[in-house]
Amino acid sequence: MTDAAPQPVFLKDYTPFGFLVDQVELNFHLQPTATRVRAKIAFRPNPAARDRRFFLHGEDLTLISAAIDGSPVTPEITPEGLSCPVPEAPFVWEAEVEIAPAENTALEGLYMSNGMYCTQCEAEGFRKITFYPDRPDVMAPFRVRVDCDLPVLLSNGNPVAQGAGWAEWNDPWPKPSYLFALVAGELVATSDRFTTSEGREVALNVWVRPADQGKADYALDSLIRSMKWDEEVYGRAYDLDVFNIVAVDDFNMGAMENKGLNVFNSRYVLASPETATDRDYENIERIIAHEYFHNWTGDRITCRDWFQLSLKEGLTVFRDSQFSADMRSAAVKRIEDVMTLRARQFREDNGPLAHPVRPESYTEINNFYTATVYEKGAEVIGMLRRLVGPEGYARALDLYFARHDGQACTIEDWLQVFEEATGRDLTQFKRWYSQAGTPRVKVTEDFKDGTYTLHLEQKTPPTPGQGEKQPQVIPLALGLLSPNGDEVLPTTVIELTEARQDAVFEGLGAKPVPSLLRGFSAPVILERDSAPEERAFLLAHDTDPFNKWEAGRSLAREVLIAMVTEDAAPAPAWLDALAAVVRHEALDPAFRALALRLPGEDELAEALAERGTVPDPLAIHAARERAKTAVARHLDPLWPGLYAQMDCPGPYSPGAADAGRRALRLAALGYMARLDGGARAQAHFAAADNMTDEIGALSVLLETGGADEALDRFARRWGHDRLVMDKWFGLQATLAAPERAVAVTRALTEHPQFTWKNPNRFRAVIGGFSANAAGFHDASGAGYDLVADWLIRLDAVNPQTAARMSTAFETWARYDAGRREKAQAALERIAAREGLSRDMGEMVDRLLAAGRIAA
Ligand code: 0A1
Ligand code: ZN
Repeated sequence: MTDAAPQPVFLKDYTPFGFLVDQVELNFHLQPTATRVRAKIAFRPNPAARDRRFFLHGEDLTLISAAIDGSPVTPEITPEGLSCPVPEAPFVWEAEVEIAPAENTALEGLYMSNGMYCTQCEAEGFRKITFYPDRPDVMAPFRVRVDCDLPVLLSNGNPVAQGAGWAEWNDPWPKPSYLFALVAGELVATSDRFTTSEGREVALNVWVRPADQGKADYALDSLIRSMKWDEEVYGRAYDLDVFNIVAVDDFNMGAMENKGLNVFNSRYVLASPETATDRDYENIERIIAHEYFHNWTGDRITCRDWFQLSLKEGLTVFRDSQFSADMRSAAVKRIEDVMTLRARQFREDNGPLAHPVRPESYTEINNFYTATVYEKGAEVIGMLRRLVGPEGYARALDLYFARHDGQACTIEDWLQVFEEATGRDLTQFKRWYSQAGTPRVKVTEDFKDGTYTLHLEQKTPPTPGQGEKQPQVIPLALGLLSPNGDEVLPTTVIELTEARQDAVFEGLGAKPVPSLLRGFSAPVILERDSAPEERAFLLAHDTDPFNKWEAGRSLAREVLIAMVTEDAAPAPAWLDALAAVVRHEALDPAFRALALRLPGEDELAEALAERGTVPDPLAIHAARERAKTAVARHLDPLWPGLYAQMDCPGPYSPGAADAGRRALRLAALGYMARLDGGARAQAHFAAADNMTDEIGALSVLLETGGADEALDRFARRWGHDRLVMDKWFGLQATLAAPERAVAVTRALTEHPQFTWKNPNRFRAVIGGFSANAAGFHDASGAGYDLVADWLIRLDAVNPQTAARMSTAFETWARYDAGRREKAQAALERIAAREGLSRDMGEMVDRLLAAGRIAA
């Protein structure tokens, strides 16, 4: 740990800032190692605040001069900021600072990427640009002048004036400093225009480096569709004359919603059929929409403090999921969202990093951009919508926008509009924001004289810092099927509010088969003993597409667990049910492809731990391999026909229909490779004319062996394209056989193109390896050491990305004593480092506490 332990911040300690800001004027003279920033800020006392101490955040700034109302002042400066006596009336603060963007490897504040200047200010990066009350509840209009000899100079808002070597921008909408952005570079735009429903003509530009010209069309198209959708579905029109998006190669996260100037990780902008996969296209569409939707849910209405982060993030994820569902298949989108939620958020909720959707304290806010705040936050909004109905939801949202436009709000404000718009008391519902952990809903049943009773019990396990939990409001969507497969009760939502509760259904001719938690109506774990035959029955007959998939998934999970723990053979009932789904031509190919995907190794480890069994990563890996081979053999006659049938002739289209066909075709290819030694996959790789097929075939070869030549060819072909090479690096680390994974990954880190300071490349290799469960959890501890070494190295240059990657260790406490000892030693080695960042310090402290929980 660092010497002076950083102090946590508490939600309960919130107080408003002592001053309001009427106007901000910024002047940038950009130079790689000596950028000058002049700020002129009009402050006035905040009547709502009691504390009038004038403190401005500021980090790593060299103060050149400061003045109040034109008179020089000498503020008191600490590593966190400055303070200074100020008048008790409105005053103008002026300061000039010097910063060095070229030396900023943390990629927070103003930094350089490939010769281009860019900024990342969320959450607390603006304080690395100038002295300012860098907190989201201080909102102000910004006017910015940039002086620089690069050709394209951008900032927030509308362009005001420009000349050779300078440009001026004005953002009339008051905004917090975390939404400030500036970009300067040699860039080219792909452009279009959009006329809003309010008649505003908006110029749209997606800016990329000249070498990437031609790869921004899909991003631009996604933007236009997002703008239209937000008008149609939420009644929200855009509010500036320009909307700029810039692609940046070095970026810690996915993208950033800066007002009028979104900055994106280039992997979520650049696409061509040859270089981007179907998944990439889908992600571009989703993230472009996400950042655009933030214009209302985040920018116009922002957060009072960072504890309220889910106010903007949960809501915006919910909105982008609705958008993707409308653009593509709603059923497939729901299944994929739930898979992600379980893989990331349930894992988080079940381990040392569990925290509520609205945390009560943090040491480093960057560590709280989590699956819980984002994905569980979105699920909470989905539940709310289910409880109040679509009309109630629409009324509440209208009220939210009308009442809170231009404000920095809280979760209380959000829930209040729902209470007022729908008359519903949300006191108990609010526990979803304050209680961490995934509720378990245990279901038993009985049937007598035509009456079917479900006995429902809810319980949430303890999480760090939270022992006893109160019952939550759980909307449980369910349907009932008769034994012949007819639906006798269509989808009905019952609300669980008690620790124990019964649901009674009368007048039934025979004991029904329940289809519970349809559409995954609440983020809970359902516990119910059910026979494999019943799951196979639901897989065949359920009318709810999510539960149809879920039946197959849970059946596969049970089969795999029996294979791990009892060395059982894969159950024939499962193999037959799977064959029936694959053969069912009326089913969406994308759905069939999902049904053919087996639960991942981490999901199986989690399921075993949940049952009190210590998971053995190697045994899990081996069982999963056997299961795949069994599926390949059992469905042997189907593959060639399916492979031929799912061909996509004609030019590549990234739409859902063709993407689904390609996914199913590649699934078939993967199973076939287990029978033909990979011959077909080699041919598929050689003939591929798009990245989905090329990388799909390469993955198959990596999994089944015989990829060496293809890997070389791929690297020769794509060595110049960093985004494509990220795939090449990532795939090898993720798919390496357990016994080779450490060596393969180490070799990748020695590759000349392992530019580890680039977050995408680091994530591809170290993140990819961490996702290789059997490799990372190698009994020798070599996997833990490898990752720990790299986290230490990255922490010194980029704490934020290093700290995020430390979640590789999230599950260490579920393993055997030998592995735990080695993982703990690796974590302690990180914790003991001199000069460790606050980001990493907080993460390893919390991760190490897992040992205490499990002990
Ligand atoms: N608000 C952005 C994501 C983002 C969050 C934090 C960052 O730095 C700490 C950067 C970007 C979004 O939700 O897309
Ligand atoms: Zn967001």
